[in-house]
Amino acid sequence: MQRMLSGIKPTGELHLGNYIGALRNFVKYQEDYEMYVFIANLHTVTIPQDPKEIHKYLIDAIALYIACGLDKDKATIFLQSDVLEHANLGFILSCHSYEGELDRMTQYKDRKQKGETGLSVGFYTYPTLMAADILMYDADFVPVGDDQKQHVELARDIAERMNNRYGQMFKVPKPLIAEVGARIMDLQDPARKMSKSDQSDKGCIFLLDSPKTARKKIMSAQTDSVNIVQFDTENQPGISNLLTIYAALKEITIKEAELIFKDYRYGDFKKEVAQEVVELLEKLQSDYTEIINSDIIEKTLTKGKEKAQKIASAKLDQVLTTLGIKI
Ligand code: AQP
Repeated sequence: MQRMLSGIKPTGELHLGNYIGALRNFVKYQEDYEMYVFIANLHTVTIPQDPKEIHKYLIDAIALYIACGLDKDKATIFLQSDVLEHANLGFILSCHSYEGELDRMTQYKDRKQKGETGLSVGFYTYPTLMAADILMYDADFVPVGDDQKQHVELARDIAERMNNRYGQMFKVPKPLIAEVGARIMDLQDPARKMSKSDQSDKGCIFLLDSPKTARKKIMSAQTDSVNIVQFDTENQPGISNLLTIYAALKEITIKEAELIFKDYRYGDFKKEVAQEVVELLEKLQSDYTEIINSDIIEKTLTKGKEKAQKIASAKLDQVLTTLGIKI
């Protein structure tokens, strides 16, 4: 069975982009792949965080993983910091990466270009920790949204470099990017992707938003003056984004969604999209409440840690031995 691995960093409440671009796919893949899904909690400390707030996001993220349908008996669901081998391997991989590679990583480059100062060293090197997260498990595929492709590319480059230098050490993984919904855009500014850490939350639908709030956000999403519901990301980015959301949630193609709405006015189209989103949130939130009040999170993480750690510890051992630094 081929292996897959992916994770989400709980730097805020999970949103519809995380669901469509990542989570819903993880749930499908757990049926046919050996699936490893982790909560990237170490990645949250790369930028200053409020510990109380981050703890809530962390618990909510795990509960939402489970509410979305991830199942501890099908997938290995674990907390990154429960498997400390990640940090060890991350250091080793950082010693096999170049400054120029990290300079080019989008998140760091964007912030530097904006003139931000005082970024932590961890923020600069986190892509090498991410490479460790991936390479540790010899995954065949890494299902991610479009924005994360660069990180998987770095992991591939490091793997190839180390394999060439020391002999076969890591499987070189492939990014797996869904055809529909790999980049859900902000509802208010469809030129930017929907993100947890945006200053304004009007353009982002959080999975724990009340149905009323979510409906309102969709109804006030930015559109255009063309007045035809069609997929044209250049001239109608807002409408195209709403079509993508609808198509992804209904599991149909964008073309099929376009056909459904071809004679709709924008207001009526938005109502239909809002209804789909609300139905998803109601289902997720009812399961979330049940999960949060049970011991399922603890049981899931205990089981996940045990399985993930076995693989991680063998891999780290192999790497240390190959590098000649293990006694
Ligand atoms: N808008 C999006 N559309 C589709 N997929 C998305 N993903 C994130 N945003 C979208 C995918 O979700 C997975 C987990 O991402 P992450 O939360 O670990 O990091 P991120 O991509 O940096 O997400 P955010 O919301 O933008 O976080 P912040 O604001 O903290 O940087 C990934 O597979 C990602 O592609």
